[in-house]
Amino acid sequence: MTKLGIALIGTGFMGRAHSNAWRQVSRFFETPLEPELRVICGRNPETTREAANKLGWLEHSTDWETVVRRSDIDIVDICTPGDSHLPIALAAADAGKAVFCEKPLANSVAEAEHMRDAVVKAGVVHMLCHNYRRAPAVMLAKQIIDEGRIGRIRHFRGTYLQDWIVDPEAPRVWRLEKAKAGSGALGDIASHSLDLARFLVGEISEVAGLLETFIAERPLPDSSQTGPVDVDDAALALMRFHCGAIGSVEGSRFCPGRKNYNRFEINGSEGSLSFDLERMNELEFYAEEGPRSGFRTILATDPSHPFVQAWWPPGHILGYEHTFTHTVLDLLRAVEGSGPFGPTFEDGVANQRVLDAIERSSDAGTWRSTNIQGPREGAK
Ligand code: SOE
Repeated sequence: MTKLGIALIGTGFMGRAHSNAWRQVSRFFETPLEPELRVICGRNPETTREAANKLGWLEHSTDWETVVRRSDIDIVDICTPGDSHLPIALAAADAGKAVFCEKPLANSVAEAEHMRDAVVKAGVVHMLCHNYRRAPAVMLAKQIIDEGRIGRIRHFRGTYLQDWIVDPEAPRVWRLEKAKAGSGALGDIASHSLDLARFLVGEISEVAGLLETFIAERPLPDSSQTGPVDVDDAALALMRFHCGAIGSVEGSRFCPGRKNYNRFEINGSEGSLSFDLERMNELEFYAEEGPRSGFRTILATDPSHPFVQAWWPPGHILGYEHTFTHTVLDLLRAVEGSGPFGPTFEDGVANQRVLDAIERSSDAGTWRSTNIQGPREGAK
């Protein structure tokens, strides 16, 4: 099987999740191409060396600029904070590499457009990592919607709640710095709900946003000083979709007890669907069937359900990490020529437009257009 050289930039939480996916994908799926974990890049030589050993990379480097140009690298996987997505993606595209990037694509619409233009101009494969699209139960929801089983969609309700910074003494890590992360709960977690909204319902035309920062100053990591928090702790928005549906999204890191509460419910003219990541093998489905109708729980672990056949027998459940494996599988398929598979950088630009509209709307205290024109035909 032809080998593909992967370079992964970033050694943190996402670096670990992506490393695992790259390692597993060809062990379970018939992949057209076999990824080889060639180089992992980080800033700190010691932690990067440790990450390479632990996560199974052949080499480690602190010089991503040289690595992305190497002739034995085919895919550049960006798992760094948002402020470095642009330069890495531009360099990778310029070197003719496929580019895979963590969400949100960039820290502004202008940056996202610049990245999209660069990959399109270079003619390279591009994909954004919104891994939750590829939970089997979410893909099943997409199939049910596309088959028209819930009819015309009226509502999307997305919530993504966490509680890791409820404590005012929790340190001011990079995710709480605008210059690095671009935004707070909005870009980090509400962006997943918005991507699912676009994937399952369609393009969002306008929003009424509300952003709030509850704790504006926090202790700096490993220091006796404090530093400002200049991103949102919580983000809410009402939304109108081009298809006529309406919706809401809420992302917050201030919900005690909610660890990774990524839920959505969709109501259509003929039925409803509901998904909860913390019970990610299940999809709740209601179809209007007269007096005996009611919500039923589909255990999305049947071999006929998306991606499941490669794993375990029915009822042997899948987890968070599998969503990344499924995502890199489709990226490999795109590189081999069966793509494109979404979300592409084009989706990244659209997602960024929605984030931007929510910020502008929150500042203005009124509805704002996303500047996204109508429904779009695109990647699978
Ligand atoms: C942290 O809030 C985080 O890891 C996000 O960055 C991820 O995108 C999300 O999937 C889980 O939470």
